[in-house]
Amino acid sequence: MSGGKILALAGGVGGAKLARGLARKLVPEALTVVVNTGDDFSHFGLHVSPDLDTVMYTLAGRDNPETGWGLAGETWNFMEALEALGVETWFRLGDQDLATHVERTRLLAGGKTLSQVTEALSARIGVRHAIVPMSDDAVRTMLDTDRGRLEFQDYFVRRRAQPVVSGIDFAGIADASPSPAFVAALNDDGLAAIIVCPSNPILSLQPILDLPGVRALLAGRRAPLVAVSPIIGGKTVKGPAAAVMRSLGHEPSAAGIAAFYRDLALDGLVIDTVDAVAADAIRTGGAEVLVTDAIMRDAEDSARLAGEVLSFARSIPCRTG
Ligand code: FO1
Repeated sequence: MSGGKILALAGGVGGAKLARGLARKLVPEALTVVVNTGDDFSHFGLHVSPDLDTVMYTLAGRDNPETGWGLAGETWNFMEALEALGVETWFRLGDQDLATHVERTRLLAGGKTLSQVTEALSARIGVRHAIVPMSDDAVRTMLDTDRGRLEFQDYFVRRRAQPVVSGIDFAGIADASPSPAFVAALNDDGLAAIIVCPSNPILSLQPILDLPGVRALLAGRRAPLVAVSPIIGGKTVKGPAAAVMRSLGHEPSAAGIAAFYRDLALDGLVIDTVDAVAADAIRTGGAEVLVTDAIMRDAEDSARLAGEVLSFARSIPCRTG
């Protein structure tokens, strides 16, 4: 790919897969992946950052392809020992993964920011592209459901996303700031495109977009903003995005994704071939549309899609901003 820097906004599994493809196509200096931290929580006294770890493990090629989270080849002695002590183990912490949470907690306690901790952990695991938390401040996705107000992991993992969601908010976000590297990437004169990865638009990307100042920085952008739809044929490849969108009154479809991001004035939207019929209507909304195979079955697929997304973004007229 020709020059220019790429800023990718990502959440969990879908975002990590496209980030992996982008990392295959771009040298480390040309890619910054900003990751949702609304799923973070304190568990057994450990600071767990699921989306940061999913992106980090995936870019390191060490992710567990079956689960989409944690590490490949994991062992579970810690979990078994806890169960022997009568402790609940609904949130599975593998023995190797545990080391990440222990070290992250230790570095944070020593006064490092989450950005500094993420940079240190990524470097040690061999990831050379920049993985950046959306904020160094605590932002926590909370869900109002028919089972009461729940923390994200309680809703998503413990209760298997079964509760019906009537509202979502991001506790702490009003007092949070986008991380320094996130702001720097948005202000970088060499920015060639901003890619919204195919993560859950409400649970994973809205926390990033709602951070104070982010929408204003995006509105003043001087590079195209391109989103990749996480909804294919009316449902998500993985995760509860479609159900959550529906329960909050958004249509879980390619057109629904375009509508959800309308306030961003997307320059481009990437949709799957099964949703090609929606392309013209989306175009009338002002975004260019790329219709392609948007499913990432493996690393090759991720690289293919990333290449297509980058070419598409570069083909879109640059805003004056
Ligand atoms: N998801 C599950 O469904 N079950 C788990 O036991 C689980 C453990 C886990 C441990 C570390 C980690 O980084 C992620 C983990 N996840 C688990 C996934 C996590 O809940 C999701 O990745 C995000 O929060 C949603 O994108």
